[in-house]
Amino acid sequence: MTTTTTLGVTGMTCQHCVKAVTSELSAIDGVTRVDVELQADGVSRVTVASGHALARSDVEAAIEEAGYVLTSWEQAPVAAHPAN
Ligand SMILES: [Cu+2]
Repeated sequence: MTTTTTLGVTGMTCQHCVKAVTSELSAIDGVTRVDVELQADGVSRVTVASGHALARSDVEAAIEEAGYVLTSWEQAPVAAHPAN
């Protein structure tokens, strides 16, 4: 089932940071899409779509690997919804 995980990440300041985080998260098994809403002076919102549920420890390790800090975590399975 498709799963959407919404993360809060601090320490990101520019498009270079966005690329670094996107690349690290994309390398996690099952991840199909990463969207980053950069908030240079605060908590950037990162949305990760994946084919199965992700382990928080894997995601946190990827964020830290890129040099940033995971501050919040919310994961929800996406119901199959023909309308959207
Ligand atoms: Cu940067």
